[in-house]
Amino acid sequence: MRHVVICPDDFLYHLLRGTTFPGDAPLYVVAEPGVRARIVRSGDQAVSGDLEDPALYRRAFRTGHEPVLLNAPAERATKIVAAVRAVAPQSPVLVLRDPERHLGELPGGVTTLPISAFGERVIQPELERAALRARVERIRQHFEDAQRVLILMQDDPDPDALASALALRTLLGRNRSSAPIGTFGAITRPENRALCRILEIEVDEVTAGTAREFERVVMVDTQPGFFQGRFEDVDLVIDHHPEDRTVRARLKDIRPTYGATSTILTEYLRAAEVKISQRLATALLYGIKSDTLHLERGGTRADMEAFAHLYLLANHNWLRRIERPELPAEALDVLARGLARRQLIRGVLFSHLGAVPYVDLIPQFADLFLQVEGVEWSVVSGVVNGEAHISVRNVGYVKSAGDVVRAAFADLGAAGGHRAMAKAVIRLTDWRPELGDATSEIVHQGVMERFLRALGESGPGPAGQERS
Ligand SMILES: [Mn+2]
Repeated sequence: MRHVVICPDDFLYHLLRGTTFPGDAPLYVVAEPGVRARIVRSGDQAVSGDLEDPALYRRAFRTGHEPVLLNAPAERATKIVAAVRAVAPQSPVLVLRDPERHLGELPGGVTTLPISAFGERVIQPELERAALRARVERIRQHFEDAQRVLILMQDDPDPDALASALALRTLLGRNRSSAPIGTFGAITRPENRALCRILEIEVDEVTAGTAREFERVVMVDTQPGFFQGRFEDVDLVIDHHPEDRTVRARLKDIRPTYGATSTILTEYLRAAEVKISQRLATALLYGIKSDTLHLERGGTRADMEAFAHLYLLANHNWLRRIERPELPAEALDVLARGLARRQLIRGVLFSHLGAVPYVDLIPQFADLFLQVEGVEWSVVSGVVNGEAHISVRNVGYVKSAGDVVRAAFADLGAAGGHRAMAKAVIRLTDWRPELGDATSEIVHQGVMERFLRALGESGPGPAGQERS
């Protein structure tokens, strides 16, 4: 099927020349024989005549179903549509119209598009891309002559940070030795560890001292202010958190309206036409997914566009393995123990798993127990290598988990976290003066007493205790 392109002069011809249409090359319908002759001389097809006369369209249409594109002054467009419709009442018609002028009443089946759409949908995004390319060029130049670049993330890096770091390293054309990905902390969440394991992302632990040995430092998904003075001198900051205080860096790109830093990096890679590998696409897709709760929280149009682009490139099998960590068979025995020992006390579900084969099971079961009906808090503890690990989750609209865990356990060991998620790690030898013989049952009691006291409740008396 060929398209019929109607325009008094050669405006549409110049606009569309070189455009690939499905089916045959389009037929241009113009007013002046001179314009027709020029189009034909250039090797394209054209007819000319009175654009408001149906006779012209009897020559132009073969089937009467050809799609029509029309551009004409507003006062003529309605009449031209009427002449087209007299010959081809079924043909779909798109009128490219002057954005300022109102077209008269148009028959059904006619679609209009303001010419300004070219500016908005084609030119503007391309100008943005040009600006992004220039920015990427500036970033690359800044790091070009450095021997080693540190890509620094927050203390417990999340998928958005990990993916952004990997993307930036790719953008700079570097490898693990010339641009390691580092953190002052460690990765604790099981999904995040699975992400690193499955996508082979190596994360180095750094200190303020070793960080200073790098010639250049980049922060992704975080800002110097979050390091409480531990680290200030930064070359580049790419982040989507609002600026707590003005970020001082030689270069920075901070976009608080974005749902994820991974979106910014995806835009960089696309603008610079860097190949996004399956591994990198999977990481970035997961970064956007987890920071925007599957695009439901704080996701913008930019996040959705990056998401759609990455979706086609990512490995969804890997993604499934990252999102749903596998449970080894021995974990079921641990779970059975935890279920048997669970206690629900005023909306807090406590479970002590006893000795566990690996730490990740504790937060994993803390997530699971939060799904129980009526549960606002889930507090799961277990013992690994002589240490009690306590993972706390809540439904989000109650007190901050980090605050409660700090109040409950900070005097014994490391304790802290965020609003809805926190943890404590205590050496049993440090707890023994209080607990005496730290058997499983005693640790369980100790966790419950300390946690409930910190939550502002009295300890579990027989009356307030219900076996769930
Ligand atoms: Mn983020």
